[in-house]
Formats: sequence, structure tokens, C-alpha cells
Amino acid sequence: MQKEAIKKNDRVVEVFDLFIKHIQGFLEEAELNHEEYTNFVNWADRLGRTGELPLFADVFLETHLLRAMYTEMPGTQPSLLGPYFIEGTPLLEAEDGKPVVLTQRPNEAGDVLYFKGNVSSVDGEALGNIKVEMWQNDADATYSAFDSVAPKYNLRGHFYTDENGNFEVKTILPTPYPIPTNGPTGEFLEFTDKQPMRPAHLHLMFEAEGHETLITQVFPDDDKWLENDVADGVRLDLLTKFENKGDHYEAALNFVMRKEQ
Ligand code: MBD
Ligand code: FE
Repeated sequence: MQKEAIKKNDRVVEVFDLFIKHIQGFLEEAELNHEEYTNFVNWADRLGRTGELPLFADVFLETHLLRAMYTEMPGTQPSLLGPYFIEGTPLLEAEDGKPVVLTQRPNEAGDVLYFKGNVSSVDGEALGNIKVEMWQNDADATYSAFDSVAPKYNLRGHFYTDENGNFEVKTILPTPYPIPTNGPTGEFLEFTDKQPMRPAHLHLMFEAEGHETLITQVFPDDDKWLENDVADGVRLDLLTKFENKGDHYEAALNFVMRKEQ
């Protein structure tokens, strides 16, 4: 087979040159000696081999990009996609008048949570029949398909808003999440004496035609880790009360999507 000529891509040239320039600047500014440089390369190698590169990037870098892009923008603030999103989740369908039920095991541990909201456009128009993807961790603080023993799509699924942009989903309370401390990402937390916790959160992704896909998270407004989230994913407009109603919890938040540029 003949190898196709690789087309020069100006954006890749631009980004790659900057990347190398700034890594070089980092080596210089940190005054790494040769041994430290080798340790750095070996650490990065372990980061890749253990599969923790997405974790490291999403914990230490992703928030920076989002803040730079969105802090001044109208509409709901995005938050971290994180390392635990997977494609191909089941479609959840509601029985008449009932909330959809997020995929779960027959006796899923944890307190029942009803979460509802409305999705609209920055111009105020309701976004009916749009796709909502949702995922979260379980009562053991583990994510299916990653660090959990649960089936692949447990506590994951997608559904559609009604014609008025409303949705309601029955799930369980998410749990504050310690990022893995036994690998190359966690090593840094020890050396820098940082705690590994993320506040409890729901992950949500909204897709609507003519709009920027909104990837965000929702946090209980009384979580004890809000102020020192290791991944710095908390935004004020993503906090809401998770109200204890005795045998279940209720929470609500509305979402506003930006128009596609
Ligand atoms: C998570 O659950 C998460 O959402 C992010 C962004 C990073 C690590 C773990
Ligand atoms: Fe998460």
C-alpha cells in the first residue's frame, strides 16, 4: 500500500511549536538537572502506561482551559468532562408521568435522589426534545467501566427533555470522590500535601442543534469539599440544594445553552 502524503497542518505546527517551546521554558525555569529530567520522563512514561494521563490532565489542566474560555460567557458555566465519560450509554425512557431512572443495579446502594431541571437557550427559548447524557459515581464512590465492579453502564444513561425543555431523573446521591492516590497522579498530591477529594457531583452533557454542547457538573451546595476540589471544577452556578425529604433527596437546577458560534 502506498503511503499517503501527509499534509502539513498549520494548526498542528502552531500548537506543537508552542507546546515544545513552553516545555523547554519549563525545563529552564525549573532548572531541571539531567537526573531530574530523566525522572520526569520516567514519570510521564508511567502516567501513560497506567492509563492515568487523562486523569492527570483533567485534574490539573482541564479547569484552566474552561475558565479561560467561559468565565465571561453568558449561559451555564461548563465544568470538567473528566476521565470517566464513556460513549454508548443506554437510552432511558420514562413511563408516563414518571421520571426516567438512571441505569442501576436492582439493589443499588445509596440514598434515592430525584434530580430535575429545565434546559433553555441564552435567548430564553426552551430546548425541548434535546439529548441529555448523565453519569455519576456510586455509594462506594466508584465509576462504572473504571474503578467499579458494577456493570459497564451502571449509573450512566441518556434521555431527552420534554417539549418544554424539562427533565427529571431518579438516581442515587453521588459521593465525594478521592482520585486514585496509588499512581503517578497521586504521587504529586503526597509530595505537595494536597488532598485527593472531589466534592460529590453529577456529570451532565446537553446536545442541542444550533448550540454549543454543554458539558458540566452539578454539586450539592453543602458538600464539604467544594472549596478545595482537587480538580477545581466547582462553579457557583452549578451548586444546588440536595434536599433531604426523609426517604429520598430532591435537587433541581436549570441549564442555559450558548448558541453555536
Ligand atoms: C472525577 O470524577 C472527575 O469528574 C474529574 C474531573 C477528575 C477526576 C475524577
Ligand atoms: Fe466525576
